Amino acid sequence: MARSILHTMGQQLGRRSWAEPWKIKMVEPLRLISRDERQKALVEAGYNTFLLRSEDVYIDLLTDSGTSAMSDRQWAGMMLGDEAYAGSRNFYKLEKAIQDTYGYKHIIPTHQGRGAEHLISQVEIKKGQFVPGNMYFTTTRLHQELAGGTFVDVIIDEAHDAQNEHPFKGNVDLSKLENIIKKEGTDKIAYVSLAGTVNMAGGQPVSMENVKALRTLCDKYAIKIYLDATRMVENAFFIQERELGYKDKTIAQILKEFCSYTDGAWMSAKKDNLVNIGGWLAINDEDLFQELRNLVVVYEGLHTYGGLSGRDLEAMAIGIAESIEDGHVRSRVEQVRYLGQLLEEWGIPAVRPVGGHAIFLDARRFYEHLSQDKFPAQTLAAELYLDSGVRSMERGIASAGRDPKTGDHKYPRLELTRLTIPRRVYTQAHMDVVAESVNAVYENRNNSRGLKMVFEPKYLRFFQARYESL
Ligand code: P61
Repeated sequence: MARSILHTMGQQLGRRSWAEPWKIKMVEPLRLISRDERQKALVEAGYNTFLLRSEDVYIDLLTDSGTSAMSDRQWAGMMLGDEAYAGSRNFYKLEKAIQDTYGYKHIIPTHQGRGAEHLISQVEIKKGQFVPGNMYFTTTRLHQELAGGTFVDVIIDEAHDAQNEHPFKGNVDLSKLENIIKKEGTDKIAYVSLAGTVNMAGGQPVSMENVKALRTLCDKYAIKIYLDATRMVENAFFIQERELGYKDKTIAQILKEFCSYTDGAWMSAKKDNLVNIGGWLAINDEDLFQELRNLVVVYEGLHTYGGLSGRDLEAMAIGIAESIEDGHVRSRVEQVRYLGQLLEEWGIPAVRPVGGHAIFLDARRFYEHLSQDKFPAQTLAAELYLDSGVRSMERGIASAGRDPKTGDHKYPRLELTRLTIPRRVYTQAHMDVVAESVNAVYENRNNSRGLKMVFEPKYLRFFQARYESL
């Protein structure tokens, strides 16, 4: 027999291959425009990938938010929308799905995650209070600040080090948290803002041990814990994989146990819940629920639709059930890991360990010659688009924004470019194309000169900022 040269992915990794637990029923054509056209599109977009037209993008790894492929069941569910203003049957189905899956008592639908962040921040933060959390998220922190709060980062130090291999880099540093409580006093703490997985740290998980200990500490001071459950399913996968005692538990069991240590949650259903639009807020406290239910009608819509149509609620309820299937979560996280392994093998700097939803390229080490005020992560996103039409997202100095007190840039330690993998959308071949493009940009890295910001919006500047090439 001839010597075997080609190997399957499983063979390369020394195991039997496995495949996604679905097949493709409908496709959307992709278009790759020429390099000259990409250059023109990039200049028109002010070198900001948020300002590109999606038609000009080949493989879109801007975000995993609202970009999932829905299943045939979800699409069938869209036909069952009960578009009543009040009391739609789809709402009751969604309410039950969230109660059964996440374990919270009361549910309020919202148009997306930030709608829920707005409500909980308005109700639970008093002016002058602090909100400790395991690393900031852009919209979460802004809503906390707009409600008069100050976010304080209490994530473990390892999370700010792209190379640290800690298996649970999303963990809260309990001594940092207790120091703030003691320094400021319990009354000055609004609640603990806990996210699993931690987006800005690279999709890093929180361990069950950590959330349990956090619960004990917060009970000691009568402080509430609210969970950003946006990517908690992926967090549950890492607990199953890495934490002693959880190997034989299902994703569903782990998820529910984790949530049981918290007092409520907000959700961008556009991620884990496999829908293109939607969010929710869940809470156990009856009085707070009444208050939130009252506020939702001011900002989102009646408490049984929260800015969504009945068909959206139905798709979300079905998406929740699909999102906790073990085979689905494994194939999702392993696809991200496949891309990460290729890049690691080729010596391309990225956040370690690979997280749940994305590869975060380490733009500091990628462009060692560029200082942070030349926007290395934004530069990398622009170069990648130019090379191959792959769209990624800046998660560095532009995303971090300015210090509200000093007005200066925040200069975060992590200067990252995120290659975010939508759920159930791209194949292994797409990952190969992306990997080769990252490699090509890396080989050409010394020719990049960085960017200058020439337009800066007041809020969440990274979405609409414009740059010029240096
Ligand atoms: C994303 F560039 N994430 O990752 P909404 N919590 C968490 C999120 O990841 C999240 C929201 C709350 C997005 C979209 C996005 O700076 C950005 O449904 C952990 O988007 O309102 C959203 O949920 C908010 C992209 C948001 C950004 C903010 O791509």
